[in-house]
Amino acid sequence: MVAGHSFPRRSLPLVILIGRTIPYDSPAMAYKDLREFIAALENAGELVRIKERVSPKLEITEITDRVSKKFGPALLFENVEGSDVPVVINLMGNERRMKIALEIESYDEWTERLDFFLEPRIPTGLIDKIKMLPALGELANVFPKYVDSAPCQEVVLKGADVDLGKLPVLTCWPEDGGPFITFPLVFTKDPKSAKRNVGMYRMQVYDRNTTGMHWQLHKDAARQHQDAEAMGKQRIPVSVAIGADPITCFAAICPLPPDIDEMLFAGYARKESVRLVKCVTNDLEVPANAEIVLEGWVDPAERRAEGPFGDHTGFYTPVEPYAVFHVEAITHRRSPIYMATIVGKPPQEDGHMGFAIERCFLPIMKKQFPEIADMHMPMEGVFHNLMIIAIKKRYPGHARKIMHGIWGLGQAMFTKTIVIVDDHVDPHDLRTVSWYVLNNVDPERDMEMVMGPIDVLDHSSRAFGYGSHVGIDGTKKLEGEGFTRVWPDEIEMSGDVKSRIDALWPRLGL
Ligand SMILES: Cc1cc2nc3c(=O)[nH]c(=O)nc-3n(C[C@H](O)[C@H](O)[C@H](O)COP(=O)(O)O)c2cc1C
Ligand SMILES: [Mn+2]
Repeated sequence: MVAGHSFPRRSLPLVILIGRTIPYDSPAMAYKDLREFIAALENAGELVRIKERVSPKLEITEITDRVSKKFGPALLFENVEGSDVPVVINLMGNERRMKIALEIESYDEWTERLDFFLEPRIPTGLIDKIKMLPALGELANVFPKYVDSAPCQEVVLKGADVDLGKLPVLTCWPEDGGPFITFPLVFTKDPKSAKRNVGMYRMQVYDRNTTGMHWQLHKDAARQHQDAEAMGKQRIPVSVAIGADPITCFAAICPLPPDIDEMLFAGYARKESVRLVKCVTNDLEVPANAEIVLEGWVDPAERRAEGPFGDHTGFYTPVEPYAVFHVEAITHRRSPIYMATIVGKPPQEDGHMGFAIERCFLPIMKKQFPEIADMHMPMEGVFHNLMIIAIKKRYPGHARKIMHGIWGLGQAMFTKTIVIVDDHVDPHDLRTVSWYVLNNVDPERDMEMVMGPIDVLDHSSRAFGYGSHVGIDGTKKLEGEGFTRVWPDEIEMSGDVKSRIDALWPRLGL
């Protein structure tokens, strides 16, 4: 039980779904909104209120960076220069808070909960399954619920009253092109299918009612943008929610298959429907309990210089052309709270969110590739630079098969370096991984180089979004792989000696 927040779990009878039995709990008490989450963190001693007056220009970053580097508390800045709105930041900045956010006590619980939802066989099995979900009354409580009136619309500002300058938007780093909204949930609908997408794409504030919209080339909203442009659409409606319950926020960063509604995923993960309300000036729906909502549109033909921005790689992303968001209305709760994060050199808050993503995508990967025992994306690899995978190797070329599989799997396609080890090596134990791989690799033989799409934030690739990947096969080599010498055993002490010394140990004074 996480201190200060109780999660009653009344178990419902097992739900039989498409020939598979899944344990499904009735709705636990999901956090209703950001405020309940903040209260839970405060009760758990995981949040500090800062009453000193500080500037949203660089100062909040400097304080937060120092705190996140030591996995310190969430911060609620109550007295922010130039705005009446308080800033909450670093909410998921350590493993304990990430678990409080996801309402889990261990990541195994999280993996198990999502294992069913993320059943792979992408795309058909998964999508067919989602289509079947509505038939199942027991799961009805995971679908978004539409409400008529909502806290996020307690205050409605339109036309000349729209002024983003009233929000305490952070200027994060000295060379940044301006202030950036760093934790936005960007809601759009597919111009063809009208299916919802929610992604987190940062927004540079240009003036009182215009921002950048940094949906990168490979992301779902960018594909919708491309389609809308090809269809000759004049406007793409866009709404942005800032500050919501933590799983709803988390859903926006999850690399889900394009057809999956992030709000359905959130409802499943939090075991309670996300409540949505229709926007005041467009037809999109946003979380009813959000703190702040920006409503508006993107003209598919318009681009504007965005950046530079001190990015989560630890380097500045240069100025590049991106979509432009025109804000028609700002709605918010009375006394709203502005939720933010900073990115920069790791470790940062996003590294802990990345770990939660790693843990929920492990079952997807395992189902696709049952030989995968475990995997890890160390924070220093900033998501896309490094993935370490432990496999039960059975045949020649097995490690390479896994590499190519990963390079074809959703956003894992970005992975620049894949390291494969045998399954007795824990991929989270970086010391053992380095020792094992460096010993086992004959570099010329064991590197697999391929070309492919690269994360657009990679500054080293020869072209924007396109470059090379490397797979390093650190597994024990087989004869079938041309290895005809003797592969040595790893050094281990014999078991009987170990138990004798175990018994003796207390008397040795060591
Ligand atoms: C703090 C933070 C900031 C992010 N900023 C961006 C961004 O500016 N542009 C982008 O394309 N992805 C960004 N991402 C990653 C996307 O949110 C992520 O790839 C997500 O899966 C995109 O949703 P989609 O798959 O529906 O496109 C960010 C993630 C985090 C955690
Ligand atoms: Mn998506």
